[in-house]
Amino acid sequence: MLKFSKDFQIGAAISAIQTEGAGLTKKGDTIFEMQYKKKKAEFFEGIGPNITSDFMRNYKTDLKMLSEIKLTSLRTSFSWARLYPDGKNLDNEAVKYYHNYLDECIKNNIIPHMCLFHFDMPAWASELGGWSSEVVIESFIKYADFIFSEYGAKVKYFTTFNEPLNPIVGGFLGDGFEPYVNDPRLAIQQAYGMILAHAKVVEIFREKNYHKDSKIGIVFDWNYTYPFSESENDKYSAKIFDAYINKGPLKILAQGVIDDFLVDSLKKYQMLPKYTKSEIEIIKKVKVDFLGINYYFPKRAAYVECNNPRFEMDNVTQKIPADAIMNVHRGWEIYPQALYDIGLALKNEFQNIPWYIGECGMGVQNEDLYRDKNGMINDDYRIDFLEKHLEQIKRVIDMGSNCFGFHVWAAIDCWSFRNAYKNRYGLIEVNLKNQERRFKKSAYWYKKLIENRS
Ligand code: BGP
Repeated sequence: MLKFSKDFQIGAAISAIQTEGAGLTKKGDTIFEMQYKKKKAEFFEGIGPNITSDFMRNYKTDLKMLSEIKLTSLRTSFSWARLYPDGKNLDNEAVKYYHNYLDECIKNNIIPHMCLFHFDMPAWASELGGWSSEVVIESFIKYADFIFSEYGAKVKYFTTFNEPLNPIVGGFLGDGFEPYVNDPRLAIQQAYGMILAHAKVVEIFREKNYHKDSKIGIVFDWNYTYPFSESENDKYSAKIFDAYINKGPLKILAQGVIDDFLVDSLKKYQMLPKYTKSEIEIIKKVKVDFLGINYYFPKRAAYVECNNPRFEMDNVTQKIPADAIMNVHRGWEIYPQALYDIGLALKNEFQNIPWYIGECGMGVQNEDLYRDKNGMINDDYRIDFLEKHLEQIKRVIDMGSNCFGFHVWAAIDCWSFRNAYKNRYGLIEVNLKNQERRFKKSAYWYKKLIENRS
């Protein structure tokens, strides 16, 4: 069995919006409740964000189960819409809940990794224009400041955003999320506002320095980019994709480095966002302490003709090789080698910044089919998937990359955006009829992996 060092964290991830549901305290609507009210049919089997895995009723027993398999750490998020249901006033019941929750993690020897924003833009904030609104950014900073001062003694690892571009691409360049527009100019302005919000939050974290041991980072989805073919066009497409979606934004968010290639590409189409010099100064000062990397599949960029490109990304598409190994349930290519490439890039191009895997996992439909006679889901496919990805992590650590942990998505089956409970990811199964929990086979394998550290 693979062997990691004793201090290597082996944990799992979930998020507030995907596990808490409406929960037990007041909560303002997020873009997902908005979407559900308008377009229920878009969600798999019509299941919305109202109950999800009912974590607020179950967290004590869930954390206990996670401690039984010796999980070192749990990555999840605070809900902005729960702490500030109307966007302005703090809800004391919610404040208490997160204290209880963190206390329970500590009691179970589980290190909490807490994120401020996991896709769950409050509805009021979305209506004001999301990250293009100064009011929204200022409210986010107030919320972040509260979190750092209130919970810093219990949380060592804070992150500002989870996969920050994902909801922007889904909401402003496609039809996945609210507000369902497709406009690169608006998308770029949103991305700029998000970067500014992140930079301001990091700045306040440093200035206030409430708890000296706490660290600040960001969780970024790096679907490592390769050119689909060796053609010059595909190579250029990969470079563009990298500049807009992967390394370009990651360099800014992690180290405040703005890539000239990206700026020149934006200028070609007069696509630079509105900015001020003083904002750029704040952005350039950013230096996070660590990175969380989410990885599910690689992106193979290919050139595509477009009659009327609005920006250079309109000439980029994704292709999957005919012989790729696939997770057919999710339609995602399985390519563990990318984790090695990511680890090396972080070592060589990001000054060997400390990093961990924030999410990696395999979503499978109809897991009932794999139930054994004792009722346990025998998810050998998940064990195989995780083993192959962890092998690459081990290999890149041996090459000197500064990786300090791995979080499988997910600790327990979670609700997902639009897909609801179609693809299950958990080490722990959730029975949606009665909210009963049960370990899958992978949970026991994971426990052995954790115990095997030395
Ligand atoms: C990531 C998100 C997670 C989780 C995961 C699995 O992008 O950060 O919240 O949902 O993807 O993807 P999905 O739920 O779409 O299958």
